[in-house]
Amino acid sequence: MTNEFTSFDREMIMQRVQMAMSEKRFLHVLGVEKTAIELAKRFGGHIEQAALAGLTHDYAKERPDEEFELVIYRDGYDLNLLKYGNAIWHGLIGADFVERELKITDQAVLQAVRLHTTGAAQMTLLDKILYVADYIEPGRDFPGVEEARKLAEVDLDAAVAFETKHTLAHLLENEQLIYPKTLETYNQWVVKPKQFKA
Ligand code: DGI
Ligand code: FE
Ligand code: FE
Repeated sequence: MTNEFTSFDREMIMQRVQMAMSEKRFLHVLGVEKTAIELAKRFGGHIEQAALAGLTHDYAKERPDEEFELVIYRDGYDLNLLKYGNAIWHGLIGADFVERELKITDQAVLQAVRLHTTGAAQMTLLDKILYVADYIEPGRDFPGVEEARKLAEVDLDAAVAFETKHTLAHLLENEQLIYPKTLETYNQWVVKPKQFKA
């Protein structure tokens, strides 16, 4: 039953998500849901999975650090994770809260939520849809967002590469701690394959 996904109680989940966050963040979530649906239509993804991933991806974003720290200790996560903060925890560990509290059993959706901030070297279509939708939803406004939206009109992988490059550049500029998966994503999606001499 874990990989079965047909329909979900959007109203119930939407209410739980809304109660868990500010109005502003909830509007972001609705924007990501809408954009994820559009990308799924455009690139042949599963529309309901895209919608559910969009709706739940930031569910845990406003939880206190202590709750994440407790789960890291209790559930046997790598203790190096403690060095990172909410930016990394809310997706990676937030997916556990989504599973337990919102009773989401679709592992593909949970994985997309887990990877939505950092990406990964290997990403499914759904993972990419959520990763990009989070970056370009209509409420986003930053230099480069229009270019990211244009790429996402035609080439999802190019949008993944653009987002990854710009996120990493921003983190470096601000001397932020880089989570290893963020680098793996960069190495896989941004760096061009080495050209071998004939
Ligand atoms: O939750 P959102 O604000 O909608 O967006 P998000 O989940 O994509 O990103 C949350 C933040 O995480 C964003 O400011 C970028 C940051 N981030 C992404 N990769 C890394 C990271 N922060 C650190 N410190 N290290 C990373 O590798
Ligand atoms: Fe997020
Ligand atoms: Fe988000």
